[in-house]
This record gives sequence, C-alpha cells and structure tokens, in this order.
Amino acid sequence: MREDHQDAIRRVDETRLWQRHAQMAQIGAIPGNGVNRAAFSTEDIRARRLLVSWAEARNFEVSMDGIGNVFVRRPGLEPNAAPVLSGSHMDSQPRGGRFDGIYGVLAALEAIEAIDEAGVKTRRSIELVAWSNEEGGRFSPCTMGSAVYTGAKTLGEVAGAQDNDGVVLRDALAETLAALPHVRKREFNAPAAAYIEAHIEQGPLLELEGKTIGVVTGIQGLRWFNVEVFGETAHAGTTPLRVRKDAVRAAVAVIQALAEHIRDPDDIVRFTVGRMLVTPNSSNSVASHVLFSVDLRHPDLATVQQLGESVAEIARQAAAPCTVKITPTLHDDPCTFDASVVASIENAAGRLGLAHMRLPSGASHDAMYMSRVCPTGMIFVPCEKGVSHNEAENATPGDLAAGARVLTATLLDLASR
Ligand code: HGY
Ligand code: MN
Ligand code: MN
Repeated sequence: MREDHQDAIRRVDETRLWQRHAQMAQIGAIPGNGVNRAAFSTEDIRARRLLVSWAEARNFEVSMDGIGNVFVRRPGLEPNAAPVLSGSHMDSQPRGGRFDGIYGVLAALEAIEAIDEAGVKTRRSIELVAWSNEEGGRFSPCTMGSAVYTGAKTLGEVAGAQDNDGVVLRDALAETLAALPHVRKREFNAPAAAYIEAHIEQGPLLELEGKTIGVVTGIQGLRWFNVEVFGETAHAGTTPLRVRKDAVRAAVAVIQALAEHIRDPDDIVRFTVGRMLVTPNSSNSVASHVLFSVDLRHPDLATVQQLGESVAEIARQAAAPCTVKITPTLHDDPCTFDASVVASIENAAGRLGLAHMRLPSGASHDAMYMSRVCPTGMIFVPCEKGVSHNEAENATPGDLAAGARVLTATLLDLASR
C-alpha cells in the first residue's frame, strides 16, 4: 500500500470521530441515550448545519439537491472524472439510537479529513453524502432521498406525503432547503464511480462471531403497504355487534390473517405493523377508519414477490364486512453488491488485520438504490446485542474507528482507479 495511503489511514482519529457522535447525539436527544431526529424537522436542520460547518471548516465544497441530500466534495486531480461517493443518513427513528445512519456520515467525513490531512492526491474526487429521509418514520416511505436522487422515485411522487400531524412533506422540505441558503444547488443523479456506506450492523452476528468488520454482500427485498380499512362509526353502548362495521376489529382480523399466511418456522420472513391511525379514535365510538403500515421483507426474490402479491386479497377477505384500500409504498427487490467493491472492502479489512466476515443486510439502506446506478458496497461494524431502532443502541469508539479506517482504505483504492 502507498505510504501516503497508509498515512491517511493512520490519521483516522478515533477521539474526533467519537466526539462528533456525541455532538450529533445532543441534537434531538431523548431519555435513555437515544435521539429523535425526524426528517425535515428542526432537529434535522440543526444536524445539517453542524455537518456543513465541519465541512466548510476544511474548505470542502458543499452542495445540496432538490430533496435536501447534502454533498461534501474533496476534489480529485481529474474534476470531470465521476467521483466516489460515501455516506448514509442523519435522520432517525422516533426512538432511535446514536449511531444508525449518522455513523456512515461521520465515518465518511473522518475519511476525507484524514485523506486531506495526509495530502493524498486522488484521481477521482470523493464526495460525502447525507441522504434525506432514509428512515421514513415521519414521511413514508423510507430511503426517500436516495430514491429521488437515483430516479427510482420522482420528487412529485413523494412531495405530498403527510406526517401524523398533517404536515405536508413539500412544506417541511422547503423550510429545510431554506435553512442552508448559501449552499450551492445541485442536480439529481450525477454520475458516480462507486458508492460505499459504513453502518452499524443492526443485528447480532458480528458480535456473536467476534468480528470487527462486516463485508456486506447485499440487502434483502422489502415491500411496504399502507392498508386502509373503511367501516362505520357508531355508538359503543347501543349498537349490536352483529350490525357493526368496526374498522379496528377488521384491521385486527387482517393483521392476523397476514400473520397466518406468512407463518415461517425458519423465522426468515420479516412482517411488521408499526404504525396505526384510528378514526375517530374515541373510546365510546366504533372506529370508522383505520390506516396501518405493512413492512414485509425476505432475502429471496420469488418469496418477497409472492408475499407482496398476496396482501391485497388476504386483506379484502379478512376485513369483510368492512372494505379495504391497499396502497403499495415501497417495492425493493433484494440487491447484491458489486463483487469488485466487496473485494476492495475485504482486502482493506485483511490488510488492516481486522477480523471480518461477509454477511447480508437485514436492514435496508440508501445503498439499495445506489447499487442500481453504480458499483456499491457497505461496511458494517458491530452494535451491542444487535439492538437498533431503540434508544439503547450502542457501539464502541474502537469499532467505529476501525470501520472508518477500512472505509478510508477502500475510498483511496476506488478513487485511484
Ligand atoms: O427500515 C430499515 O431497514 C432502515 O433501518 N431504515
Ligand atoms: Mn440506517
Ligand atoms: Mn434505521
């Protein structure tokens, strides 16, 4: 390995990386050591401003596209050569952890700072990216920023999404864009030579196997739906059960029927109903309307397709005499990462003497969409007991820095090609 590349890897600063996580964790901090940093919220805006301040302090070029994805560029020798991108997201789940997403953004910042401090001249520019609304917790669906950036969805398709308080995405997005008025605007879908995302595993495998680095092979498929159940509101005390059209009872029957259908003794299928809105939501009125989310996942394409295609008919039958409306909101087939990028990550981990293993990702990431437009890979580091989407999410400074060193080595390899 070139001496300047080794110098850059040595310059990855564990303390600086950990302290930046602590600073970011103060934005949207909630009891239990977690964070709540919803997309396009005031907390999200504060995190964006902090990231941009760190980038501008290093004289990196900052830009932002029409859905608020933030880019930080360290120029290479050939400005017209497609850059290598690396990043993740800064928004969180409502009861999120201090590492999900933000680690990939801060590891990318650490990598380009270390490369800059070492004075390495790369052929290609390297761009950090902080994707908007990866979680989809406030505005559904998830991985929205990367979907719009890569053209998988249009901004028009998602701009009308509403949060639980009726706030429309287009308005919250406008406020977010206006919060960084000096940042250069940039187009969607600029060419990229490769994309690498560092992330906590959000599962227990690395910890169980005693590995520091996960060389991610791909991401399982997922399908999201909004299911609406239509009934009739009525008096809880006087209306006989036999004449009711109770939307909550029907929603429960639909969820039970879906659970029966996907029953998987090998526990590979992932079926989650995490969001439910009831109208009129009053203790003594029969519910007239329920909206709930369905999140289905599986690593096998045919299986996730079959599961997705079965939802509508099962819901229709189980909901009677109520009626249903099924709206698919996400359709992501399983993706496999580029072999040459996977090999670059694996070689970097090996050269750095870090215990590593290949594994698939159960969680979805922006790398899902980037894998459709350029060679893509991911680097995992362990998180305690695999816990994530929970305030107790935890990781160690040493593992975070080790992942950032592997990321630095991989970026130098790919930006030199
Ligand atoms: O839902 C996911 O898999 C990701 O954590 N947003
Ligand atoms: Mn994430
Ligand atoms: Mn997440």
